[in-house]
Parts: sequence; structure tokens; C-alpha cells
Amino acid sequence: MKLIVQIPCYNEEEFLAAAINDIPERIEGVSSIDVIVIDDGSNDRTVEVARAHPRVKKVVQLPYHQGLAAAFRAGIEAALDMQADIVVNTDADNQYPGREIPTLIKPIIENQAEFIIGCRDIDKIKHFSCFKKFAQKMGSRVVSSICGRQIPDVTSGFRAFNRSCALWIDVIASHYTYTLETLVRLSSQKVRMAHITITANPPVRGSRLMGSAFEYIVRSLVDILTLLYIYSPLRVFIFLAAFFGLPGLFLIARFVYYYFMVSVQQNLPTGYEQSLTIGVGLLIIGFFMLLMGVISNLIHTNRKILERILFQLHKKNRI
Ligand SMILES: Nc1nc2c(ncn2[C@@H]2O[C@H](COP(=O)(O)OP(=O)(O)O)[C@@H](O)[C@H]2O)c(=O)[nH]1
Ligand SMILES: [Mg+2]
Repeated sequence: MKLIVQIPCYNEEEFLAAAINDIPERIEGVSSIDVIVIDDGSNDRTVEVARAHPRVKKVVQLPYHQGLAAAFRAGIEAALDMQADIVVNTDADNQYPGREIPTLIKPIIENQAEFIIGCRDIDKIKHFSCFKKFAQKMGSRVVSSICGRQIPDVTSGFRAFNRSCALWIDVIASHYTYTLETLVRLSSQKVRMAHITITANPPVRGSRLMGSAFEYIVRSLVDILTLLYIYSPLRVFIFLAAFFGLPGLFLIARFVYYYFMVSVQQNLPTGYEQSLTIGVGLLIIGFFMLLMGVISNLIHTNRKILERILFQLHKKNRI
């Protein structure tokens, strides 16, 4: 089994070498371990540091700064081209302990799982504020419910994929991270997932990806909503149909009740026309939401067919 560890980097001259040094040189059940560094248009000495390191087999250089998601994808493509059987992604700031790689890939070697996430124990991360811990847990719950499986740390970048999973990977919804989309996409392809708990190393610098907890929450929220309507459109539109349609039905029922049970029987002037007008309006909106749901579900089905074709193409091109 050939293992490739990929490290996406943006201005990581300071910590990259330490992160690479932490990657084990030998792992039971693995025949070779190579490291790929993906440089996302850094303007420091990241590329020189990577090239000088004896364990780095390949340095992929993106022509200009494109964001973490593009760098991650470029790494996966390179690893597949190099005939990787297992791809591990880790961060250049050595946040994820390289010594945990054997445990991370064990389920793949033993054919127990195809995709494993190294989850941090969020409560034990000292540099996360209470607000960020809360947001992180809520985000993990929401994404877990989209995926239909419980994953305690959905934003962890410490992951292992077998070859077949790597062939499914694509990132279309977000440019600043790949973490949530790969999870949603692989769970929609019903790959066998697992997670292990890891102890993260203490931070050596602030996050490059997120300026503040507020930015983190806003970006994650946008990402989750985008993923929901791309990967689960029927759910979104059924929710919207119910959101508009149910109050509409209630208002129409209110009108009908007062019209037949009160006004007609007691010979009073009819009223509540406003309920009828607003109710019908809301019901029409709800109906259109349902129609949108059907159409977007058809598009979603089409996308899945395209994904399958791409998977087969990638597979054939890389034999
Ligand atoms: N390619 C690329 N990688 C990035 C970018 N920003 C951060 N990274 C890398 O993504 C990984 C995680 O970044 P980091 O700043 O530690 O974010 P954290 O996960 O919030 O701690 C590191 O390997 C960074 O070098 C970026 O804009 N482009
Ligand atoms: Mg970090």
C-alpha cells in the first residue's frame, strides 16, 4: 500500500519542516510513504523549504493564490497520479500530530473504512473561546445531520482517504475550505466513514483561514447553506414550501371557518377576506417552492450521474 501525505500551504516557511519531520518514516502495512506539498502562490520561502526537505517527493505549485480548496484538490489529483492507495491530508502548522497517522489509516489498511477523520476533542482545545467551541459543536451537529452520521469535528483537516474516495473528491461550493463539502459529498456517495479522536498540538500561530470567531461562523453558515441546496435541494425546498404553505393553509381554514360557521349561520356580514387573500398568496408561494424542489431534485440527480461519469473517467485515466 502506497501512502501519500499531502500538505496544502500558504506562507508556511516557518513551520512546514517541523510538520514534515513529524510524519512517520515507516508504518506497518504500508510499503512507501511520500509527502506532497501544495503551494498556493506563497510569497515567502515555502517552496524552497519544501524542495530542500528530503522527504518531499513532489511540490505542486498553483500559478496564483487560489484558496485552500483548490490546493487540496490539486494535492488529491497529484496523489492519484502518483498511484496513491491512501491519501492523508494534514496542515502545515503541525496542528495535527503526524504520529497519529498510523492510527488514522489503520481502518483503511484493515478494510474497515474508506474515509477517516481525525477529530479533535473540542472541549479540550484551550485556545478556542467558549463561543467558538459552541459554534464548532453546532456546526458539527448540523453537518452530521446532513450526512446522516455523527462526526464530532467536521472541520478537522486531518483526514485519510482510500483511492476510491479520492477519486470521488471534488470541491465546487467553497474556495476557502474543502472540509465540509468533502464530508457531505462522500457521505452522499455512501462511502464507509469512521472517525478517531486525536490530541491536537498546541497552536504555533493564529488561523490563516479565519480572522475571528464571527468570521468563522458567518463563513461556515454560508458554506452549510450552500451545501444544503447543492446536495440536498429537496429538503430545502420542502422546508420552504412548508414555511409558506402551512401558514397559508391556516389562514384559508380560518376564513372558511368564520365564513361557514359564523357569518353564514348567524347571518352576519362576511369578513376575514384578508385571511383568504394572504392565505392563497402564501399557498401559491408554497406550491412554487415545491415545484422548485422537484426541478432542483432532478438537477441533483443529474449531478450524481455526472459525478459517476467523472469517477469512472478518473479511474480509467489513472490505471
Ligand atoms: N492553499 C492554501 N492553504 C491555506 C490557505 N490558508 C491556510 N492554508 C493552509 O491550510 C492549513 C490550515 O490553515 P490554518 O491557518 O492553520 O487554519 P486552522 O485550521 O484554522 O488552524 C495550513 O496548512 C495552511 O497553510 C490558503 O489560502 N491557501
Ligand atoms: Mg492551524
